Amino acid sequence: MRRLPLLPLLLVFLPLLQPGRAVLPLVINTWPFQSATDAAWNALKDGGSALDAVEKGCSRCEQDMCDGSVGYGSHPDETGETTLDAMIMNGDTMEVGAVGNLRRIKSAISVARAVMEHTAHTLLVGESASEFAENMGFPAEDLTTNTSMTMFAEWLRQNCQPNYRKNVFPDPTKSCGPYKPGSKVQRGRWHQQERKDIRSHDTIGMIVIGPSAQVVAGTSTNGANHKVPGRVGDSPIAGAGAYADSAVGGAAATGDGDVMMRFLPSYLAVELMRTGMDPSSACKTALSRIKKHYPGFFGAIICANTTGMYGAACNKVPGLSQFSFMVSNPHTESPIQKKVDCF
Ligand code: SD4
Repeated sequence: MRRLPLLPLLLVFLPLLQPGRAVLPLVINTWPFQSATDAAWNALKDGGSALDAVEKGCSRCEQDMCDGSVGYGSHPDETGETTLDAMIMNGDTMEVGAVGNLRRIKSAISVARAVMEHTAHTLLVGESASEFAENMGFPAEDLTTNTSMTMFAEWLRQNCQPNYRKNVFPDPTKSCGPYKPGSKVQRGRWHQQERKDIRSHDTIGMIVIGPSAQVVAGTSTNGANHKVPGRVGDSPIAGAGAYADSAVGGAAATGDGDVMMRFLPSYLAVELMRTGMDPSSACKTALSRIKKHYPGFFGAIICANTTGMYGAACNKVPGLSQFSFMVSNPHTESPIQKKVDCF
């Protein structure tokens, strides 16, 4: 067997093995969406910034319609329309651009970046967000596909089950709308009892930490299947769907956004890392806060700090006992899939 020359190998890897040295750059994203990790990593290799990498990575998933949960052509709302939520956050400047309930435009993460770079606002929603996008040169396209039309037809055939209505008449567990307020409002925590398809909920959340430790985080999703029109989830909300601070690190969440956004888990995870907590523990502690109130919520989070350390956590529920995520850094030759056991 031919022996590899030791000296050149040592020269390449030795700097990475020095204790305390940051292992950067880092790309980490939710779920086994490898094409997204590849796209982000290649953007960095081509000299792009961390912002470019997050935009390219999330765009890849939008084009690939990752798991039917990102991009066009899936998860129709109650009227059959697919709408998109996305955000991007620059941890150097603490600027955020986000879109919610975006109609007709496929590249939600790029529109989010345009909100950040071409307005002084943080979040644009609905029809007006789409008009903004069109004015900025994004093409208006139909986000409906045969798949989304079939999903919608099937849902109508099943009397609009499952749906997100409560305390209305007619009984939303049996009938379609239109709904009117019910005579009694039952207080207390409502939670969709049975998630028929737990994997119908797979946002891409991505954190990129550039070679000089610039932290950028982003998300993109088509949100909850059969959502009430107008619903905006956690993904475009800073601190909920994702958060980035180049003084600390970043976090990005996926799962039942209606519940998770009440707890700003990405913000909490970054704040915990700011106190010195390691990324895995920060992820876990951020989810524990939600679990205390909603033990059955479906959700996971990824966390990374500016040394290149990373971790993830997920809430253990039927159908989710392990959570997969992707990582690329100078130690991995290509993006690798990691798994964490849910707790
Ligand atoms: C939402 N959090 O709109 C998103 C969906 C999702 O994993 O993450 N799925 O609620």
